[in-house]
Formats: sequence, structure tokens, C-alpha cells
Amino acid sequence: AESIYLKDYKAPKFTVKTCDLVFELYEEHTQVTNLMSIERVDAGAKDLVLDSIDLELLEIYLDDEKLPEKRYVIEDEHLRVLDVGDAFKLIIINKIYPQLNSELEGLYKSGNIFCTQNEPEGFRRITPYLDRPDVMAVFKTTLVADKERYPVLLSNGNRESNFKLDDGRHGATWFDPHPKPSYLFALVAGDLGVVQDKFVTASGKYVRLYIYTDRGNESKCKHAMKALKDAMKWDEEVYGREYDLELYNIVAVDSFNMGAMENKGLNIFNSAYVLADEDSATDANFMGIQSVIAHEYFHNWTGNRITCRDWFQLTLKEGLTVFRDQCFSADLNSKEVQRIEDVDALRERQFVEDASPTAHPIQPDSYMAINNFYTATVYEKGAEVIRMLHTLLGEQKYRKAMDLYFDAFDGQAVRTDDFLWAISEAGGIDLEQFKRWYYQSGTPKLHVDEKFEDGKYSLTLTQKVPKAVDGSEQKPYFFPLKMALLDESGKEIEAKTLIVSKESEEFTFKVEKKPVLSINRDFSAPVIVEQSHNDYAFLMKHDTNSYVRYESAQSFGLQTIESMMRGKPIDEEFVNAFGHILDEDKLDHSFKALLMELPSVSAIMQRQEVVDFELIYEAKERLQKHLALTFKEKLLVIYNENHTPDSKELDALNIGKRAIKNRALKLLSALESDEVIAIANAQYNSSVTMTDRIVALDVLENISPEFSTVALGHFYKKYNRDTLVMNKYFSILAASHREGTLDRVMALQNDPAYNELVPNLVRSLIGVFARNYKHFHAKDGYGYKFVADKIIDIDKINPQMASGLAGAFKIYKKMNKVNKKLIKTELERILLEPSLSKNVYEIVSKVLN
Ligand code: BAL
Ligand code: ZN
Repeated sequence: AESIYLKDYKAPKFTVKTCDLVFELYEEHTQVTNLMSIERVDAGAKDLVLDSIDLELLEIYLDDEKLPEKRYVIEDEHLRVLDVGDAFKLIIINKIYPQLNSELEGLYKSGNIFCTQNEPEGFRRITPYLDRPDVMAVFKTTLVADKERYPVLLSNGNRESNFKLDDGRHGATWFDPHPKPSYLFALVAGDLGVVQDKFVTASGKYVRLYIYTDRGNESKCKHAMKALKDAMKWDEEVYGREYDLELYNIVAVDSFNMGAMENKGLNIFNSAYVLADEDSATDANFMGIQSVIAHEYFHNWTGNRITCRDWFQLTLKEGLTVFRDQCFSADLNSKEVQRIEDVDALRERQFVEDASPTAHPIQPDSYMAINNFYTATVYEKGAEVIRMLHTLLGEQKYRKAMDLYFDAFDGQAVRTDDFLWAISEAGGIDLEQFKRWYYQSGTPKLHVDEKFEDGKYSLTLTQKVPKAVDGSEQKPYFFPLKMALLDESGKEIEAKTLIVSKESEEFTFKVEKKPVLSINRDFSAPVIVEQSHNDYAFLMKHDTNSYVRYESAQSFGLQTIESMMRGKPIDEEFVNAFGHILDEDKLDHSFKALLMELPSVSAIMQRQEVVDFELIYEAKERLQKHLALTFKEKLLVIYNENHTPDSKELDALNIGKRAIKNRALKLLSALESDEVIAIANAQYNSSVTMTDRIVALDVLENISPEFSTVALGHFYKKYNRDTLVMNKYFSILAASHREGTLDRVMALQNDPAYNELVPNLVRSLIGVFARNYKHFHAKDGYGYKFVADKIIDIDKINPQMASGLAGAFKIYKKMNKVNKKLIKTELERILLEPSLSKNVYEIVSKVLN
């Protein structure tokens, strides 16, 4: 597989002004008629080269004349039309087979629904085209299909007309007035239920809102609809952006590679991010729906109205849109909890990626398969970079800069540099050094040294910037660092945003007494803070910044577990500090539940030079058991006070009560006692929410084979027809620490509810197993072998899904000798596969190198 480089970017030689498409959808095939008006942009260009993959060409017409075969060449992934003019009409008629499309790119079928996924390069699997984001055309789409099987026919924009044919078929024509790249094209045909609502924009325009789903699921769309209206309002209030079409359609499908897709006026969603009710969705699912619905809506301005010039610029729309959805969720829910959860997610996934051989800048400079770059780095680290700009400018200037960005680039396909120009211009800030965040990779460390002498407190900050993956040196960053100095009661003596820009620099403060440092407040910069000395116990208790309180609890936990791994006894100071958290009764429940969380295995692993999961587990489980024993009574009180089995409300109070109660139950489960098993079992049997049910099942599965068999059996019987709930069932079993998990996972592949063609199910069973550190990394090597086998199998069905699974091996380099050798064998075996996709090849070859 070859790499494509940003430095090789060339502007398109031709552009498409309008694209009129007719889709004749049949059970065996689809015929596409594509009429394009094309103009030459580069006077020196002779041939028109269109992207085209796996298309069966029927006929081509150039300015209404049938094109003889000598006038075009069918190349590997292109269609070359020889010697064309300055402006012309091209009609291409071709056949495709959506029913056989298991890659889920281009036009395919999810169950009985025809749908599309064209970002980044799916459109070339539908019809020959200039399939690149800097070619923007006005699209008109006609769909023709059997009326009974496909009563609903949708595409982008507004509906122009419907028509009936006399052979039982019917059609609809859609017109989208906004020029767009082909990756935003979408169509849907199916027999769908619909939920309808409306939104009146700030300027008084009436927008009809529709959510389509499999019939019978209409009642599960309420939360998504509310989220959509909230997002529309929020974008008006916070960014001054209104919606720009008469209608907004969302369609939920079960087979989808991504979470959702922002196609203009016709979002297509993985049903996991639309459908929810209290009986089938957890609190986390509800939050996820709110944020993904908003994310796709926000793309209408950051992505669709202003799009990317090329795919190296992906973070232009993704980092920015993630930042926007994070702020939206923070405004609608708890700011503090949202920030902690966002940081947590970043560190669990992005920090691991940034420390691996697949590390890349948020604006990568090369790729083999662009599908591999829809990463935590481009998305979540990209959002942190925007957040730093927001912090540097402040709310008002940031808004001014965004207004300028929209003014200057509306309707264009632009670069991250264009975005930074607007920020720099309106923000009055020089971003030359800041730009390093866009083209350097890896997570910088910030070493902190403190000194207090004669009423002077000095802080020396030293950036340790890692080398790039190719071994080259990288330079220090420019970033805002929020900090405060606290007195012995926790009161802020001084709170500031420092601008850090040098490899090493000193900041001094005049204070009377030695203060306590609260650093990287709100996680204002995506760095790893290293302190030679710390006040974790104090900060856990007293910091006025909730993020630093949480962070101190985590760091103290990490330090404690690490010293246990070195053979030291449990640090009783940590145990005491933990006890203080349990005693605090004025804290928000959700926040307190976060403070009670022990560091994840991934967080511990990230700090190890050489990783051995068995040691990590042993220490973490021992600490958990010790805390459960020490604080059993307190944990039981917390459980009982917050366990209100009849309430299923989704408000902050009830979500918080469930969060803290379930955290207490999980901690107590380390005791593996009959008492805890009885509590979990009773919770399962009496629960009215999926949140409570899932936690109870998870606890039982891990500590009581006997009770879990009964409860899981009951669960299966109740939900085996609900594929979204079955994802949870497979996940619990795949994440289990019990003996025999691998065998059970293998057997579950034959379960009638499982289907290897559906990405959600594969991620729930195989993907979750590949993150089950205990069994995936088992020293017999069978976990690795199984996942490698699945990568090879699934690559033949859906390369994107397969390369996602291969991501589990990203920690290869850091593993201990024994595991490393076992992984190497499997990765080399994968590379020997004939006709391996470039997606899997890219990940596996980079991991091995
Ligand atoms: N653009 C792909 C899905 C998303 O990030 O919204
Ligand atoms: Zn997005």
C-alpha cells in the first residue's frame, strides 16, 4: 500500500457545477444515472480523471453524444475520459450491487433499508466522480423504487416532487441548493416509521424535523428529537448560527461503521445514537445520544457550510465540532462532570494512541487509508486544541473570531491554516508557535518544580516534548496553563492563566506563606503533568477546581497502586483521603462518584515503561478489596441512601444517585461476599432502568457464576430481539474476568442474536474482548490468536471494522517480553494474509515497526 502526502496536494483540474442523479433501486442491483455539468479549472488539463471503484459501467454520453469506447479508459480505481473541453455535460450510467456491499461504504443495505455512507471516499463506489471535498456541486437526486417495500424515499435538501409509476414503483426528487462535496451526499429508501416535530429559527423560519426508524421504534426517538431542538437553539444562542433548509431528516440504521454522519439535511445515524427509552438505554446512552445528535447538527456550519479542502484537514471540522458538542453538553448538564468525562475519554484512548507507533499530528501529513484517521487524535485532541484557542482568546474574542471564520469562508473548502488565520486576526494573537499542535505528534510532558524562599514562590516549568514517530526532534509548545495558589484552608491566593511557550521557564509569585499549587486547572492544556512533590490528599479535599480535585484523587490512586506494584504496603494516607471523600455529603452525586473511581488499568499501564497487566490487576484488585473492607459500612450506607429502585427519571439528581450507588456497589463487589451478591441480584430483579440492570449483571457476571447464569438468561430471554440491548449483553460477557471468557466469546459468535455483518455487534463482542486486558493478554497467547483470526476474517467483510479491531494491538511496543513475542507472531501472521486491506496493513505494519 502506498502513502498519500499532504505536501503532494494539487488543486482539482476540473470541477463539477451540478450533479443530477437518478437511482433506480431494485432487489438485485441499482442503476445510477449521473448527469454532471463539468468545467475545466486547469487550462493545461486534457483528460478528465474520475474516481471509480467497483462500478459496472453501462454507457457514457458527452454533451448528449454517446461516447465511443476509444474515448475513455477504465483504470484500476479511475475512469479516464480522454481529451475533453472547457465546459461540458457528462452522463454516466452504471450499475452497483448494494445488497452485496458488506463494507458499508457507498450505497448499501442495512436490513431492508437502502442507505449510504460516503465520507470520506464512499461516493466513488456509487458513480464515477471527482470524489474529493474541494469539488462542490449542487445536487438533485431522484429515487425510484418499489412503493410497497420502500414507501419512504429521501435525499439531501428539500423535496421537489413525488411521482407514481404504473408498475407498482414510485419516485421522489430532492434538490439541495447548497453546493457540497460528494462525501455529504446521502439517500435512504425504506419502509420506515417517523416521528415529526418543528423548530422555528431565531429569524422566524419554520423547519420541519423528522426522525425515521424501523417501525415500532418511534417511541424511542423522543430523547433524540429533544436533543436536536436543544442543539438548534444552542447554536443560535452561542454561535449565532441558524439552520438553512426547510427540513432536517435523521434516519436510524442498525448497520453503520461510524456513530453517525452529517450528510446535508439528511443525517444517517447508527441506531445506537438515536433510539432510547428507560427500559433499554443506560444513562450513558442517553448522554451519548444528546451529544452525537448535537455533533451532527453542529456540522451543518462547521463541516458542511465550510468544509475541508482535503482529508488532511479533517480536524478542521472534527476537532471544532467535538469542541462544540462538548460545550453544548456541558451547558445542558453538569459542566464539571462533563469536563472530567471528556478528559478521561481523551486519556483512555488518545493518550494511548499518541504514545504508540500509530501516533500522528491532529493534522496528519500522510496516510495509506484515510478511514484509519477518524481517530481520537483528530477528534478529541483536535477538540482540546480548539479549547486552548478558546481559553487564549476568551469567550468574546473567540466568538468574534468564529464570526470572521464563517464570514470569510462560508461555501468554501478550506484548511486549518485558514481557520487559524481567522482566530489570529480577530483574536489579535500570533499563532506561529501554537501551530505546532497541528503538525507535531505525541503528548508533551510538563515537569513542575516548586521553590519557596523569602516570600517568593517560584514555579519552574519544563516541557519534555517527545520525538516524532520517525525519530525526529519536535519543538516546545505554546499553551495556556490555568493555575492557582491555595492557602492552607484551600482558599485561592492567586489564580491565573500562564502562557507557556519555552522549553523551560520560571514564573514567580509574591506570597507570605508557602502555598499549595493547583495546576492545569480544567485540564487547560493536553499535557502530562509531572510533579516532583505533590499535595494530592490536600487537593482532593480542598481544591476549588473540580477537575483538579478529581485529578488529584486519580494521581494519588496511581501513586498508591504503583508503590504496591513495587512491593510496598498499601499507603494508608490514600486510604484516609478516600475515606474523607466518602464522608463528604455536600458534593454533587455524579461528581462524588467520579472522585470514588480508582484509576483505570489503561491509566496505570500508560505510566509503565514495560507493561505487565497481571501485575497491574493484582495491585488494583488488592487496593479495591482493601477499600471495600475498610469502608464497607459507609459504602453500604451510600448504596442504601441512593438506591431508589422505582425511579427512572433522567434528571441530574436521579442520574447522580444511580451513578454513586452503582459506584459503591462495584467497589463492594471486590468483597465477593454473599451479601454483595444478594444486593446485586436484588438490584437486577427490581430495577426499572437499564443503568441499574447492566451494573447488577456486570457485578454478578464477575463474582457469581451461579446468579449470573440465571440473571443473564432472564435478560437474554427478555431482550434477544432488541439488537441494541444485545450489544450490552455481549459486552458484559466479553469483558468478564471470569475463567473461560474466551471460550464463551467464541461460542457467542454462533448466537442467533449475533451477526458478523453488523459493526455494533462485532465491536460489542470482539472489540470489547480485545480490551479485556485479563483475557486478551493472557500468557497462553490464545486471546491474541483469536483476535488476529477475527481481524483476518472480518477484513474480508469490512476492512474498516477489521482495522478498528487491530487497534487493540497498539500497545505492542510497550508490552513485556513474553506478551510481545506472542503479539509479534500474530501480527506477522496477519501481514502474510494475501489481499489484506490497506486499512489493516497500515495499522499492523506501523505497530510492528
Ligand atoms: N463525519 C463523520 C462522522 C462525524 O464525525 O460526525
Ligand atoms: Zn464529526
